[in-house]
Amino acid sequence: MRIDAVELSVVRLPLVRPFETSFGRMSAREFVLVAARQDGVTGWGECVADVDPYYSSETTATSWHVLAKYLVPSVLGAEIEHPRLLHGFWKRVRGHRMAKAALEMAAWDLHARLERLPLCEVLGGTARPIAAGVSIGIHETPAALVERVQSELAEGYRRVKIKIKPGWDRAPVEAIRETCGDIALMVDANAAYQASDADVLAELDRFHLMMIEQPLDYDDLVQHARLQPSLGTPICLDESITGPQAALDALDLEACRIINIKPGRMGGFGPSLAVHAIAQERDIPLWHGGMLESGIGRAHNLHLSTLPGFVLPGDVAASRRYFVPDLIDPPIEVAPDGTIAVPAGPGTGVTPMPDRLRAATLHTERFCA
Ligand code: OSB
Ligand code: MG
Repeated sequence: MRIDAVELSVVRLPLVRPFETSFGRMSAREFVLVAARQDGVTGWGECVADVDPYYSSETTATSWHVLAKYLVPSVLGAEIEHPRLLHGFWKRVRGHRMAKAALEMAAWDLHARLERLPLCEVLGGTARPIAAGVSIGIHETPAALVERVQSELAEGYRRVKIKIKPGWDRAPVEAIRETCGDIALMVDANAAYQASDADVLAELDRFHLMMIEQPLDYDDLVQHARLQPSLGTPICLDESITGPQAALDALDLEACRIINIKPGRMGGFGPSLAVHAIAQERDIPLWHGGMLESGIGRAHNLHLSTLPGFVLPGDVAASRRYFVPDLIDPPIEVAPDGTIAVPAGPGTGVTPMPDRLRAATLHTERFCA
């Protein structure tokens, strides 16, 4: 492929309801959207970096900077044999994985559209209904949380994940177990605990959670490896798994038993496929994470979720939990059985509605070969 033009936009979409995690409260997504063009065909990519450097060090502004100054100029007019090679091609640019992923995933979408194939096939998956779970933020009270959980269960979702932090952990989990029984339940701490909190985390064992996601610091594999043997609950790593090397290190150290894949966190589909292969070989269950994406990023996530290693329900839920309207139409919906259909290709099968994109765009810049 040879990308002849790239358009970068900063898009702002208010969230249907604020989302609170241990690192803060989000009420809107403001992100860079990438459109990569060749011969009049467009591939789309959504950058998952947030305005604030809280989940990761990248932000909307840093991703724009790195895309506009380094990544986009490096691909314009260049002969690219396959999008899977892009991540290696950008090795000289250290870090900035979310920025890299946004352009790399636009290139994968473009490649699939030029080949007239659904993205999932190009990635090595097969279209199948994707089991959907929900990620529920920190609430004012356990009662308010329980109400939210019940309404999500009524929609059919197959797994509930709640956000926890010190002081908001045992009580909400206990309230859910008391009212909702034996549902598939897990917690995500977003790195809010310290090694010295091992006792608090071990207390959660009695609730038979599917896993505890990223209890300790975002770059700390060693402490997770020390913590895991003291817990009955499997640790799942999110923030810590920045790519294939981190996955190998985490598994060698036995720092986790489950991995959450987010292509944005790892630099794109190329590194995600490598982590998928590692997990398959070592029999490590995977699930697909979410970053409050619009329908563009959500569709990418669904296509990747068709690979066989994704055996647990992901954080890939219906558009209406996040944005009304979504950038895409029709929106992503969940079926009563708690699954989501992969949009039919070519590519991701979804495109932003021009009027909605225009209304949500704060700034745009075109780059041509
Ligand atoms: O840790 O998985 C996370 C959202 C933003 C940043 C980090 C995370 C999340 C979620 C929401 O949990 C997942 C989603 O519904 O998209
Ligand atoms: Mg997480």
